[in-house]
Parts: sequence; C-alpha cells; structure tokens
Amino acid sequence: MFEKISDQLKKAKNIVFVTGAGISQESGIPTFRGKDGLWRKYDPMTLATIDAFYQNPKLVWEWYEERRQNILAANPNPGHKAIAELEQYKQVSVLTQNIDGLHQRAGSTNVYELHGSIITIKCTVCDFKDTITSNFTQLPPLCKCGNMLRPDVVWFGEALPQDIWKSAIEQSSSCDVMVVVGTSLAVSPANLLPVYAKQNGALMIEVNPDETPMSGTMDLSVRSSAAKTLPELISIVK
Ligand code: BV8
Ligand code: ZN
Repeated sequence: MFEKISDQLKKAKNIVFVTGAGISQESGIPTFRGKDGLWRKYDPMTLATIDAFYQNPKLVWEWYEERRQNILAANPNPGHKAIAELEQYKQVSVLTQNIDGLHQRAGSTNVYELHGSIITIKCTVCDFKDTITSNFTQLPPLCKCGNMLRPDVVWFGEALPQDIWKSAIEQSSSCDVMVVVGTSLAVSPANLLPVYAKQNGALMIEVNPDETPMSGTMDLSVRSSAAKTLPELISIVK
C-alpha cells in the first residue's frame, strides 16, 4: 500500500498528523457526523454552541458529562499508539480536533488541542481554570465567584486558542509529511491546515474509510481505518 511513498517517508524529518473524531471511533467514541453522532435527539453541531449553553446549561453539561465518562472509560487504540511510537524515529506533532485526550494517553508528547479538552473547565466570567478531578455534585457546576463553569472547549462561533492555532499553522507550513486521519475536514479553520502543508510541498497522506473534500489532492488516500492503517505506516519508518 505504501510502496509509492516509502522512500519519501523514510527520508522525512518531521511528520505532522491532523486528526479528528474518526481516530477515536475504534476506541468506542462516537464521531460527530457518523450515524452514531446524534446524542439523544440533538445534533452535536447545535449543542456545541454558546447559545445552547445559555439556553439550557444543564442539558449541555449533561452531554459533556456523558461524553467525559465515555472517554474516561475508553482506551487509546493502535492508531493513537502508532503515532506515539513514531516519536522514537521522527519529529512528530499532532494537531487534533478531538477533546478526548487519547493521543496524550497513548504517549504522544507534542499534541495541540485545537478545540480544547473535555477534562478541563473554566469560569464563564472570571479567569478560573482547572482540570476536572471528581464528579460534579450539581449541573451546571458553579465557580467560587458564583458564576457558571463551562467545559474548556471551543464552541462553534468561538475563536480557537490563538497560541495553539498559530503553532498549528507553523507546524503545518514546515512539515515534510502531513497525515490527515479520521476527519471529514468539514470544520474550519482546522480544515485549512492540510492546505498550508500542501502549499509547502509536503507529502500528503489521508487515512479515512470515506472520501473527504481533499482526497483528490492527496499523494496517497487510504480507504481504511486508523487502527488498521497507521501501524503499517509506522512499520515502514521503523
Ligand atoms: C470560528 C469542540 C470564528 C467541542 C468543535 C458556514 C460555512 C463555513 C464555516 C462556517 C459556517 N458557519 C460557521 C462556520 C465556522 C465554523 C464551521 O466550520 N462550521 C461548520 C460546521 C460549517 N467553525 C467555527 O465556528 C470555529 N470557530 O470559526 O470562529 C471566529 C474568529 C474570531 C473570533 C470569533 C469567532 C470553531 C470550530 C470548533 C467547534 N468545536 N469541537 C466539542 O467537541 O464538543 S468541532 C467538532 O466537530 C470536532 O472538534 C471536529 O472539529 C468536528 C467534527 O469533525 P471530525 O472530527 O472530522 O468528525 P466527523 O464526525 O465530522 O468525521 C469523522 C471522520 O472520520 C469521517 O470522515 C469518517 O469517515 C472518518 N472515520 C470514521 N471512522 C474512522 C474514520 N477514519 C479513520 N478510522 C476510523 N475508524
Ligand atoms: Zn469564576
């Protein structure tokens, strides 16, 4: 499968992975657009907004708490582990849209969480931020300043953390190889990162059972799953 690109892969110095919900699908985490995406009858795209939060903070918190419990009960899969293992051989960065922290749990040390993390919270008013360590006694939980706490994630209509976004553009614009795994590339500005890499002449690889808007511009687009394909990709470099 990888013969065509194996030489370039072996010569590569720094490899950047752009990942989405699909890489965690084989860990039992539902994707956003897949048939398993709907929560109760709500479309995630509507729940992950500041309006939904202020309309019904308890409902949005219940959604995040259920996801957080699922994620805590889940484990990294061979896809996450392969990317972590690659750090022994190459300079590797992971630019992820996922808030599940599974890349870090697999051992990846250079992870940029473009859309935040489900295990951190912040106050809607003061600058309080913290990592969730225990279950909440009430939803929505309140900050010591009396205002509501919210998940420290990026909701639709909100800007990405600028320092992380700036680094993500730098990484994408200077990598030798970009591997786009498990993302429909439907959400901006994360879906611009492969464009930066392509413009910089990087070797472009995609791993996704389905086509995406950038499949046609890839040097290699593999119609298979992350957990099956990434260990093979890494075995070439080893
Ligand atoms: C912003 C965190 C501006 C929260 C998330 C109209 C047109 C174009 C753009 C817009 C528009 N209206 C609004 C926008 C901008 C909007 C956007 O892109 N909307 C889309 C829906 C059209 N973007 C924003 O709002 C962004 N902010 O633009 O701010 C701004 C600037 C300055 C000042 C103020 C504001 C913020 C976007 C971030 C939102 N937060 N998540 C949470 O998770 O709860 S987005 C969330 O959805 C995920 O993080 C991820 O990014 C996205 C889901 O996409 P994927 O991860 O790709 O998952 P998906 O289910 O779609 O696809 C899974 C893929 O995996 C599939 O292709 C499938 O085939 C594949 N797959 C399945 N199984 C496997 C697999 N692959 C491999 N192996 C498998 N086993
Ligand atoms: Zn506060």
